[in-house]
Amino acid sequence: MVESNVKTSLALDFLNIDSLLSDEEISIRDTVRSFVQTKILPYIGDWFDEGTIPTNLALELGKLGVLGMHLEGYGCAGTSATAYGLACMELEAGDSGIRSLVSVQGSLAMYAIHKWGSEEQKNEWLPRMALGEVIGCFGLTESDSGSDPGSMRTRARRDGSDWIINGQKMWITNGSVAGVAIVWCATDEGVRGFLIPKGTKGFTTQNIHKKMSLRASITSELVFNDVRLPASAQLPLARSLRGPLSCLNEARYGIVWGSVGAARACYESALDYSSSRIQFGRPISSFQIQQNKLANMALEVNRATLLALQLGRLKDANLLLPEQVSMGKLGNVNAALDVARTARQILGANGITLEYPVIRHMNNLESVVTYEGTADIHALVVGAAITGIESFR
Ligand code: TGC
Ligand code: FAD
Repeated sequence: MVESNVKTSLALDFLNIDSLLSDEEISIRDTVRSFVQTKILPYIGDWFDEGTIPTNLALELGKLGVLGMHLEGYGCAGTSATAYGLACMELEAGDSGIRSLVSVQGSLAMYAIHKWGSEEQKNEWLPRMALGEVIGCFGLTESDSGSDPGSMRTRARRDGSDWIINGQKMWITNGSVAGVAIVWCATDEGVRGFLIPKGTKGFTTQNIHKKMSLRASITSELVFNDVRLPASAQLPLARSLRGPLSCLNEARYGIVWGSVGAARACYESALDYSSSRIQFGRPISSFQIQQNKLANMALEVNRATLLALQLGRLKDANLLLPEQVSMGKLGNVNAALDVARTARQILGANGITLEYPVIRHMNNLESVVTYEGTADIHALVVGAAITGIESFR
């Protein structure tokens, strides 16, 4: 028989994964966790219900220091990748929409400028983006070009030293609230990236409504109608599809961790509920079928955390391969979805309401499994890596 205090610590960290983290990593994680407990969890059910997210949240996240936190210089904190991952885990334990806001800002928009931008572009945008004063978005997907971004139709053509952009981007997180859009376009010279400030003539946005997932997140269409940009708006170092795909590695890495947070929140909710819900005169957690479910959920959460941590250590050693990120996103998001669906059932009828976090996470994860490369695409990336045969086309 396990002592109750031991039981509690096993329930929350069965494999003692905390012992693998440094004091600084634990401190960053705990700071983000307490932010989520006070600033997100009391309100997130209502935000999800209303399909909104407060406009000042980016400033609060900037104050917390998580926007572009793993980038060096330009007002960014320059933490380890593992610390950034732990922050993503805590944010997504709150809601995938909050982690999305942070991922798109730091891993997609800021990273694109940091990696592929000029010194002027970095100085102009990154410090304000780290503070949350300017929100960024990342436009790669189009209505007819999702998993296959190489088929994009949004085009930029040269006109003297200017560029003229025509086309449309779809499903763009933060689109209508972004002060700057990073937009990827086909050109006669290959794929190129552009920084398009909000309000540029010919650039409009429209929000996508009636979503049943990622409701506490803004998702928009971006439309470009003869948008004229100076040469200085182009990201000078991005010369092909490798430009946007390199940014995706960063955001996918954050999702590997974030999905563990969503899974953990569902598991803990189910554990808590099943310990106090009495049926047939006993807590439902005392029934073998429910214990089997809880044991498997704990296993998946612990296994997914170890996977994320190993990718974090590889990334901090500059050894992380895109294929390993694909394995992480594939495995951890699928595991999180399984945990969320099981938790939903353990909560019975209560599992379908926003009074508990479970169905919100479950619905959110339906977006997480699709964006940043669908599970199928990541399975194909892993498949190609282990067989040496590409099968995308
Ligand atoms: P392929 O010919 O293989 O590659 C073209 C160029 O890109 C390079 N490359 C990569 N570079 C860095 N990281 C990666 N992961 C890379 N994958 C490929 C490659 O070396 C080549 O470079 P170069 O120098 O020779 O030009 O490209 P492909 O057309 O065959 O496509 C491969 C595939 C299917 C894996 C890729 O297209 C893909 O990943 N598709 C999925 C698209 C996707 O994930 N979209 C996400 C949009 S952003 C988003 O969803 C944000 S959600 C945000 C939120 O709210 O959290
Ligand atoms: P499709 O590519 O049409 O895929 C449909 C189905 O076909 C999937 O099951 C897929 O796995 C399968 N499939 C496709 N190709 C193959 C193949 N070769 N082999 C086997 N199966 C295949 N995009 C951005 O650029 N920026 C953003 O900020 C952004 N935010 C998003 C936010 C949300 C809430 C959502 C839902 C999406 C967002 N996206 C964003 C778009 C997202 O990246 C795409 O939805 C995703 O890449 C998949 O594209 P698709 O939806 O067009 O599906």
